[in-house]
Amino acid sequence: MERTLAILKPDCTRKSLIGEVIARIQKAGFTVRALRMVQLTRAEAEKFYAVHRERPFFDELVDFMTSGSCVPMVLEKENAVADFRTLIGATDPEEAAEGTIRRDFADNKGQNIVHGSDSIENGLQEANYFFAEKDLVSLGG
Ligand code: 3AN
Repeated sequence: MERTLAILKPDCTRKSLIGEVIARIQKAGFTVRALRMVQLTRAEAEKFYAVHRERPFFDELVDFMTSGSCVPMVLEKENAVADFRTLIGATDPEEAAEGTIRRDFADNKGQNIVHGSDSIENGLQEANYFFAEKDLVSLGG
């Protein structure tokens, strides 16, 4: 079964939306295989977003991701990577489709509530960044 890594970002935790967003994820058919709450250090956030190091918004992104707590989760579903990106919507909430998580809850493209892996390969790599194989429960929920 395909896996993707989701991260509920600091704006999600600050707005007390963790439960609501996880409910949407579960109702959309994803199984949560692992979940934890973390406060990222700058070094950890810089490493996680290393592919964006040269982008003009990199420092802003690291500032934001270290500004509060995050909830990384390993999600499983057929077609998990693409289906999760459909569920969350476009990076910019103004461009996100009606009914998507970012459209409904995000303020702007920097603070956009949730991260979702952009490929199967990155999903596996990103899951390994936060979780060891032993952290993944076999049944999930
Ligand atoms: P996505 O998360 O939709 O895959 P990416 O990979 O283009 O989007 O960007 C990674 C993260 O960088 C986004 N989730 C967003 O928080 C941040 N980001 C992207 N574009 C901007 C921007 N123009 N200004 C500030 N932050 C941005």
